[in-house]
Amino acid sequence: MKVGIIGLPNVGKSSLFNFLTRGQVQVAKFPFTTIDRNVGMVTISDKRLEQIAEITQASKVRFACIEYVDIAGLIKGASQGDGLGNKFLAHIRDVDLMIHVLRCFADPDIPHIDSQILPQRDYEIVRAELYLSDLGVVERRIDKIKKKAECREELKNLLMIKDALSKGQVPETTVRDLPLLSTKQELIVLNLDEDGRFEADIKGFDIYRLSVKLEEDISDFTEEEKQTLRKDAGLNPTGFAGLMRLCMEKLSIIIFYTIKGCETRAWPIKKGTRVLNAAGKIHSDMKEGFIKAEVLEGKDFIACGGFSPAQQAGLTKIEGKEYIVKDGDIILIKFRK
Ligand SMILES: Nc1nc2c(ncn2[C@@H]2O[C@H](COP(=O)(O)OP(=O)(O)O)[C@@H](O)[C@H]2O)c(=O)[nH]1
Ligand SMILES: [Mg+2]
Repeated sequence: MKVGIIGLPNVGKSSLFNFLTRGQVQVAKFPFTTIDRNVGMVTISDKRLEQIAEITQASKVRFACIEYVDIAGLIKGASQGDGLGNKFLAHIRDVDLMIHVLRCFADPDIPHIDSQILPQRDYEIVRAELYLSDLGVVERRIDKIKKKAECREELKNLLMIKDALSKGQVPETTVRDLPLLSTKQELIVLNLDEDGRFEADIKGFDIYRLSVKLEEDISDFTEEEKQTLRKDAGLNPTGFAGLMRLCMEKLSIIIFYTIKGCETRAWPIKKGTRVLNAAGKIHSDMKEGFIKAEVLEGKDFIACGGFSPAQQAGLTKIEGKEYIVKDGDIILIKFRK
């Protein structure tokens, strides 16, 4: 699953990405430093996995990851090819969730589209590019199908979508295989000054208040001190960790576990996934040859001190391919090779 970080230049996208991935992405004050996208895998911290791995004495412990992509080049006119133009739009196309970073810090040394800090305006500039890009997609589809009698229903929906987009609204209808950007889930991050006091004129969204600058300044502090400082500054108290949790919630991600030989591993999947498809994530052979799954709740594994004792206590269950995986399940797939 992929999360894309978007926003105007110099709002703190790469700084945020660096913190999340602790990678070495170039951060600088010129627009388009990030020529292409930066991609980083971020591990999901997981106490339960640590406890399970302690019992299995795994020599290889693999945490679940979410991919974060730092997408640069979004400026006014991008949908018409300005800046990095359609390239960045293509990058947004394959993310499952957008983090839209809005600049709320005033620093005169860091250029901005103008001297005023107006997050709502910035938000709308970026959204407008998404709508315009989507309009292009919809219009091309309309041109392609408008003469086909069998596509009348689709055409009706496309016209409704077009109407919404041209008013700058998220369309309520969908059409199969239409790759729209504006309908993607979005989470707004306000990148605030260290004192966090700026009152953004943004309302009615999932908003996360963060100060990348403050995080840089306090990175050596204890977690407790960090939380106090963030709270005092009117920011979300849990910083980047809280943001990552929110991303997981928005993506409806749950975690299941596998134990095989020396490896204990956590796997991220969407809530509501059948065990057959979860097996397919591990290996396509497991899906194709699926026979059954033996399932144990992680907390029972931990309480009993392992799979066999839990089995003996009658806590494991045999499930068929329709079983819906639950967060924390430890799963053993039986399959035909
Ligand atoms: N004062 C201040 N500067 C910041 C903050 N976040 C990022 N910057 C600086 O703004 C500049 C642009 O940041 P960058 O992350 O490259 O922005 P991007 O273009 O959105 O990727 C860098 O010099 C950062 O150090 C912040 O919260 N406060
Ligand atoms: Mg950047």
